[in-house]
Amino acid sequence: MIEDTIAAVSTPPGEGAVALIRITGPDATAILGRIFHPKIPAPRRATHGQIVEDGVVVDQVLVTLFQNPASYTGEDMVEIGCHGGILLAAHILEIVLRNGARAAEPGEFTQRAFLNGKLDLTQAEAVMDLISAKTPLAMRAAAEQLQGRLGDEVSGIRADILETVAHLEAWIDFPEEGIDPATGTLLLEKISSGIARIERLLSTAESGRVLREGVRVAIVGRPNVGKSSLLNRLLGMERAIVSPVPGTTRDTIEESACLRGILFRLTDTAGLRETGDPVEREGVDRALRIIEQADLVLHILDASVEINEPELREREVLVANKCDLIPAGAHLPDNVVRVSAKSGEGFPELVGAMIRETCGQHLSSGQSLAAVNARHKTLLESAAASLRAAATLVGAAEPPELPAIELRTALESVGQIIGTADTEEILGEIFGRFCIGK
Ligand SMILES: Nc1nc2c(ncn2[C@@H]2O[C@H](COP(=O)(O)OP(=O)(O)O)[C@@H](O)[C@H]2O)c(=O)[nH]1
Ligand SMILES: [Mg+2]
Repeated sequence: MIEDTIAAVSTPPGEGAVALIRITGPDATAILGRIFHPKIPAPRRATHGQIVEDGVVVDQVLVTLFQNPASYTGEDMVEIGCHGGILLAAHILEIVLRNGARAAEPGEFTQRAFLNGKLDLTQAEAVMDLISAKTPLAMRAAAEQLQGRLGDEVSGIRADILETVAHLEAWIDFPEEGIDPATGTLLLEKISSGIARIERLLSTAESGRVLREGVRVAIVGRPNVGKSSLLNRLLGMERAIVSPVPGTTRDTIEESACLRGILFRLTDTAGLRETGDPVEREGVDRALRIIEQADLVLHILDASVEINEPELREREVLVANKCDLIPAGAHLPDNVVRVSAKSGEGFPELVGAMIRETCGQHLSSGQSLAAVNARHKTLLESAAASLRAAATLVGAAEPPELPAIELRTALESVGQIIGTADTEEILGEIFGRFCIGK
């Protein structure tokens, strides 16, 4: 049972039209009564009044009271909208704290919403994803997750496993009877349908990573092929120095671009060539490291110089730049994308290829975007492993206790995704990344 009342300034520090101070907990209404005049407002009605301390009016504010359980946190909750001065908001928070609240830790409001059953853990995580979204697609995915799409699917999987465990455990009470073959077949079917559902979710992990972290792209190739020009064209600004002198870009340059809703972290590198210049040599070494870490490599070639059948590596898009310098019908290998960083020709196709190579159909299909994060992925993988172990045991007609243990383990893993099996540790990990006042 939560007994203390917490408060925080929920808007970012800075001067603005308004700032919002939130209070939640059993004393929220009483605290409001001590500082707000003329009287405690009716619930869910934005009400104008004053914050008063020692008979002095501190600010004219708009207050909304939400009564337990009809609030974000599921507790009594107060929102005070004051004028957006940095000192003013901090001062009103001070007054609230002096009147009985404690300063909230990061994410504590949402943690309470979770503890009070207002959100499951995937929804709580979606709140943070929504706040930190850097692209429209990431925003949409987070909004879907907040609606509960992912949580509902995980709950469904959990309910199926629970039913299978119950079915299996019914046999434990009859030790002399083995599981009869018909039941064994039925159990195996249920387990494999659980595995299939988990695998479908796991297949969204790559999209989830792309949505949350973006795609790391290395732009590489020989000196002077137009790597820096291509970076600038993708960014829509002159970021990297472009020059006809080979070896101009010596360090790596990293910039982000949002292309068709997806965040690409583009890194321009020094041209790859043998060189005696120690600075350029270091640039080349850095480029090689960037290639290793990249999700996608844009291998740039110069179309005005003869291109021999280039070898296409994994995670690589071959790009023939400077197409403006060759006749329109000139033959180029089939596996290259033709562009001109100078004229912009071919860039829609290039962006299309970049999207295809990295997050495939899922993100561009317009279907549900809810995608698992790294935490979900680990838990789903261990749940799938437990289910496979259970299937093997059932298949080998082992005593029902043994597969039951595996199924219970799977249940635990899946439960941790939505937070039915919460531990302090996971909560700290998730909510510690939140901002204060959320
Ligand atoms: N005609 C033409 N010239 C280009 C194109 N892209 C780059 N260049 C020129 O090629 C030279 C090298 O470009 P830069 O971007 O510095 O190449 P980098 O060494 O690979 O980074 C510069 O003189 C650019 O103006 C292109 O698409 N068409
Ligand atoms: Mg360059």
